[in-house]
Amino acid sequence: MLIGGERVAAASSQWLESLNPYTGNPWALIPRGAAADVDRAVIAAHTAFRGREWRGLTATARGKILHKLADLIAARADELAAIETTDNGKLILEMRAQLRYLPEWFRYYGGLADKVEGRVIPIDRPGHFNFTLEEPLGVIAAIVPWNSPLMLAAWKMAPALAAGNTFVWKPSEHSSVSALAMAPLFAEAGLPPGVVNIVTGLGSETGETLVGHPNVAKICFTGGDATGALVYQTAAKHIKPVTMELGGKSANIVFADAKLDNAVKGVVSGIFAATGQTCVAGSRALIHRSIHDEFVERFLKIASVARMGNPLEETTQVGPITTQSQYQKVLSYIDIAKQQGAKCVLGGGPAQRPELGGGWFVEPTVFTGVKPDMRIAQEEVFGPVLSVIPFDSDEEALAIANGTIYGLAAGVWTADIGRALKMAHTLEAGTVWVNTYRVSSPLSPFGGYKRSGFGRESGLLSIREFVQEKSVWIETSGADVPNPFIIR
Ligand code: TXE
Repeated sequence: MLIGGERVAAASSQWLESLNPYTGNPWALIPRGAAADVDRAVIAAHTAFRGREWRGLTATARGKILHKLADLIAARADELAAIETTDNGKLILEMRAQLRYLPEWFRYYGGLADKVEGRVIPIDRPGHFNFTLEEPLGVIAAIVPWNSPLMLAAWKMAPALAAGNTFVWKPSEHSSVSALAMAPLFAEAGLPPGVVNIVTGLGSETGETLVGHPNVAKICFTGGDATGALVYQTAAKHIKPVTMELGGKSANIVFADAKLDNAVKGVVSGIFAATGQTCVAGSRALIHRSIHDEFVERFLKIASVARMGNPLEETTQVGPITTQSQYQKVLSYIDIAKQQGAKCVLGGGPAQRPELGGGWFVEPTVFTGVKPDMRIAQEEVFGPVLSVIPFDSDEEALAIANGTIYGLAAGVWTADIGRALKMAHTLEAGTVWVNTYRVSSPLSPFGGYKRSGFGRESGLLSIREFVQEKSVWIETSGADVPNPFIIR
């Protein structure tokens, strides 16, 4: 792990096996951190936060360090991508693209570091000068899932450090290796010891201590909503602010006037890219009834020949499920959909072929005849399972799209700009993509409506999630203090 600038094992000297989802076999050992390690990491981060080495840097100097870090990550992007693919089974092409773009978050927030300005208030109390300071919060704890390990950490770390905070990063126990491989880069970039700390281990053994630690100022969580609720409860007990990104049940809505081939590809990428293991997976395809059959036909033409295989091979299009428990969860949702009367028109079970190693593969699966209230259309599966739902009018499409507890993202496929704008205004989702899907940038805010979470990552304003405003009053007239028993 990385604690106070040192590479350390867990205090207990215990290790966890990290499994390769393609083979199902262990390929790495990670320290099994626990409460004592979390405590050391938070204290190291807190000491660094108060220390001159970090606090004494100008914001401009912090920004330059983040630029250096970006360059170091860029130089190792392909190596880190190969580690992530081996660890979480997502396609090498996907992880390479992600890792090559990831430095942009550090460059964007590196540039923003010295533009977080306070204000001079035109105060209405004569003889006083009032201004604000934007100050860092302290130690930021980041709890990150397994699906995009470094990217989801970078979304939190880059603005947190730019604003002058320090950082304790708890990667998922299923995908910690890339975080540990990145550990040497922080010192190389010029970050003082303790500014970034990494603790690995089981969520259940590290989470409570991290979230409830008195020296943690804020928690940034990405993960499932059940774990999110636990984190939120613990944070509430200790009166700590949190941001939460909790996944979704995003709808890809295809209207009759859409460029159909693009829409088909968009829906394929929404659900089968990353084997459906993305928070923005477009797991519901809402298709206008007049083009429903043609859409399904064209969709199956692509999806039925998607190449499954070793995610490290560039020709592979669908990889394994990252964890065995997630594999079981996906299969159980397929069973539930069948029991509730959805029609399985593609896949519908485990994929077992010699070229698929010993890993956790599920056939790309498509259900038609899905009713909006079926569990497969309401609950997050987080796997390669698409529900196709027909609609007859814009209003019906909107009602179905908005008819879940989630609100992370939505896709709209139409040639009508008026319809696109109306949808963009009325969809209850933190991101709406029109005639595109799964595009992100450090410049654009990302986050959830409803149960998909709160707080935003990326974009200009998200740095505000990592500062607190201090109001400073100065008496300027030199007048005697009037009656001290009356509020001024
Ligand atoms: O995630 P968890 P899991 C959804 C998806 C998936 C489900 C469960 O539907 O099937 O969540 O996945 C840490 N205190 N998403 O169980 O548990 C854990 O170690 C503090 C959506 O793998 O949410 C890991 O670092 N932390 C999602 C992180 O929480 C705890 C991405 C996420 O794990 C903890 C992943 C505790 N008590 C899954 N228990 C998205 N939004 O993209 C666990 N953790």
